[in-house]
Amino acid sequence: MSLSAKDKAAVKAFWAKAEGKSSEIGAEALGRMLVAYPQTKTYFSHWGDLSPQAAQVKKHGAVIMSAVGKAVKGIDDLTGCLSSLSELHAFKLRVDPANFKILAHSIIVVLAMYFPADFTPEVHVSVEKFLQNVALALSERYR
Ligand code: HNI
Repeated sequence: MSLSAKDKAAVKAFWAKAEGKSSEIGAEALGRMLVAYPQTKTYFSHWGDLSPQAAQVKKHGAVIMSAVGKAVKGIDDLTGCLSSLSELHAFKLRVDPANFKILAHSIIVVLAMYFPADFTPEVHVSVEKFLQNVALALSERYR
């Protein structure tokens, strides 16, 4: 499941097009995750309103997507790049790592919605692999 040079190039080229919409993508993806997988709401219950329109949901979606953008830049060392975030999610937030894959799926859905022409099956494969590697890197410190 490791990323080939071709995968990395495809992810970087696609991200160059998507980056300008990073905040909207993150907001939409987090909002959808909370609706479609309501078990994920437990981690954010301190916010109260968890609807996709809620300001905190939108803002946090942007924060998450900005970290994904940094991971694109650090694609050659995802484990190193995401190690402090892994530590935070493991020991402080105590997020079940199964949820990283759920969010990855929501991000994929949103990318396909926002960029129907650019999100070709080939790009889809590489972005899918990238997000699974992000999920794996985020799970690193749980062991
Ligand atoms: Ni996550 C906080 C990045 C998946 C629950 N998360 C963050 C922060 C970043 C971040 C960045 C802010 C850190 C800080 O304040 O220093 N989260 C990411 C990334 C992914 C991810 C890159 C996956 C791609 N997080 C998830 C998932 C859940 C999750 C799947 C739960 C279902 N994250 C949280 C919670 C917080 C959080 C909870 C704290 C929110 C708050 O402000 O109270």
